[in-house]
Amino acid sequence: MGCYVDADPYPYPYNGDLRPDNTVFLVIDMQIDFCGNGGYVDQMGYDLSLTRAPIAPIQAVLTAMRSQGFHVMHTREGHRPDLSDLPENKRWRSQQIGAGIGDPGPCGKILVRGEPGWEIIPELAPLPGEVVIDKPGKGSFYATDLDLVLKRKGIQNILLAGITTDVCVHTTMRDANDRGYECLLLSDCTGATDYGNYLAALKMVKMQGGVFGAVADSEALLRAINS
Ligand code: C5J
Repeated sequence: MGCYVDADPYPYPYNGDLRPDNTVFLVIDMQIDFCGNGGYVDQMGYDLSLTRAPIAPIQAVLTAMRSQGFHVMHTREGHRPDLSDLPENKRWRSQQIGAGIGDPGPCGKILVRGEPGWEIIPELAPLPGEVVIDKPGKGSFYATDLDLVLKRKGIQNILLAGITTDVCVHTTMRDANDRGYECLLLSDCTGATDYGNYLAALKMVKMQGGVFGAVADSEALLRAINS
């Protein structure tokens, strides 16, 4: 019979094999730098209400996932304090928009590991034992051990949440899909710095019969795992 989420463009996962031990809830970059006052996104002048919108839905899903024994993992984007892993062009571009990565700001040095702005927001703090992946890029697989950890744990399904939909979440989803993971993007558990980009990013997933996986809201996921 299987367990399926009412998702678009197909009931997720494709094979109905959705279980706590083969599924991870992956929360991407819910850091102060992306959704807190004085952080990187705020310094760039974007609307924080867009990147904060997913906080409450993610909290609800975290509670359900943790209570049912699903895997939960988190990522953080950030660079070494000596900036040796920061590409020069990434730094230059961030300076052009007034939020230079590595420069001091109200939340410490922007997107630098160990600084206050780099921390995951307290509302979504990882619990002891939950894997946290530190990544220097937009994708969660590049220059990290995420794939190794997922393989060791026998993960087949990745439920994606976090920010931003069109950048780190999409890059991660595309890469995960190429690696054979079955991906579901939770529409109310993600946000972008531009609402049009958010909508476009959701739409892109659903092309070609689900070119990168499927999309559902958190209610649909909770219905499926509670039934
Ligand atoms: C960005 C991210 N947008 N977490 N990072 O620079 O999506």
